[in-house]
Amino acid sequence: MTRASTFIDQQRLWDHHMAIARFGATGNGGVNRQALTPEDGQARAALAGWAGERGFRLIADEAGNLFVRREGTDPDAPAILSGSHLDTQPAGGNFDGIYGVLSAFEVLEALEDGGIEHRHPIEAVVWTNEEGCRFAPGCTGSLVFSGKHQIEEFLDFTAPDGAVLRDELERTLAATPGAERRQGGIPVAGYIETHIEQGPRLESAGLTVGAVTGIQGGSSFAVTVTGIDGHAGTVPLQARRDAFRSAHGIIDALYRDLADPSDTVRFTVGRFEAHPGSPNTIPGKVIFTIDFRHPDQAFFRAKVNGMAAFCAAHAGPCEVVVQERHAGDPADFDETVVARIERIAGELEIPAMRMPSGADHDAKYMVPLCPTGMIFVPCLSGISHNEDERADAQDLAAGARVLADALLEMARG
Ligand code: HGY
Ligand code: MN
Ligand code: MN
Repeated sequence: MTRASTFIDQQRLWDHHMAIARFGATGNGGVNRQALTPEDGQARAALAGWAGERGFRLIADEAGNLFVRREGTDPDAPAILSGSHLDTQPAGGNFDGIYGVLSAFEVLEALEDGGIEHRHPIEAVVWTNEEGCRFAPGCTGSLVFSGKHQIEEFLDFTAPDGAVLRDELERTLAATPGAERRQGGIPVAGYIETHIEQGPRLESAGLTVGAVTGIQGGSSFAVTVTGIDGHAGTVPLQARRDAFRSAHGIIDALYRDLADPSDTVRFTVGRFEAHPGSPNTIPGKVIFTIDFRHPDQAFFRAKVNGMAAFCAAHAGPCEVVVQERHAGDPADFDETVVARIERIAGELEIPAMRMPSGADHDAKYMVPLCPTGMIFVPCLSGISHNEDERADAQDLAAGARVLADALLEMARG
């Protein structure tokens, strides 16, 4: 039986990465292509152009998810999906998400080059707004596709720059005018997402592929602390309702409560705004974000459910409102998919190991729909969400070869 991996083209895959890297390039080796910006639209349009050259069908749904479809011999068979995201962090790298989209597209090209048929259609997917840094929460596209949310719940969300999701989505959809429209999810028979590891384990183990076993629990909150603006020179400290001092007290208490000798807990305050932001005015309002993650379901849920009460208990004289933006429980991938990835890596003599994912991915929301898994490849020193994010062309191609054979096996049913 012909293997799809035979037709994976390392140079073509790398060249596609470098072409997409141009959209939002910062000039420091990284990229700022946040969700639903004009640059996001340009990257999608480039992919749509390559799909058109191949004669693949291009489909977009109401959340702006983009699907490049290669038909199977049975058009009624449920599709096999593979993909990730093209949107990036504000100072991000050129592989986080992009690799998952381009390796899935590379598989379609390889199947075409090899003239290989399969029963199930295969679709390469661009999920909308995975990162969630411009419009929170992230994973908007996969959450809508999976039916967990309706896009209407997100349309009126605004970005820090004041842009409204509804308008930005409309403009982004207009960037790929040739796409057929499809409403809602479709029956899916399997999903595999390739991604850079975004950690150092594969590199330090000298391995090329991770057969990912699951994703830890991830949650994000917006916390608003309200006190009273005042004159820095006249208001006694005892009389102040200083929103910064209260926010500092909350965050310090959280670091102490989440102290973990095993260093398993992940707790980050990534955004912090003090208003009015004048050096000689006591801040009457502070807004900050909490990103909390953990692999243990009970511990994760207990901390998420207790977050609002905990912040209120440490807010001193100020008011506090905690908005839970998103909480995705830990998810295990399908053992049949993990084992298939491991087996194929062995057949291709690509060194691999099983491992969990610390980062969140769209794959988490595909787990309830179909047998789901992920393939990791190394990135330089595990660096990601950083303009110094790098990956090796050979590793990218190796992951794509494992993906190609795994998707073809699933598509042959
Ligand atoms: O935050 C995450 O885990 C993902 O990279 N958006
Ligand atoms: Mn990602
Ligand atoms: Mn990311």
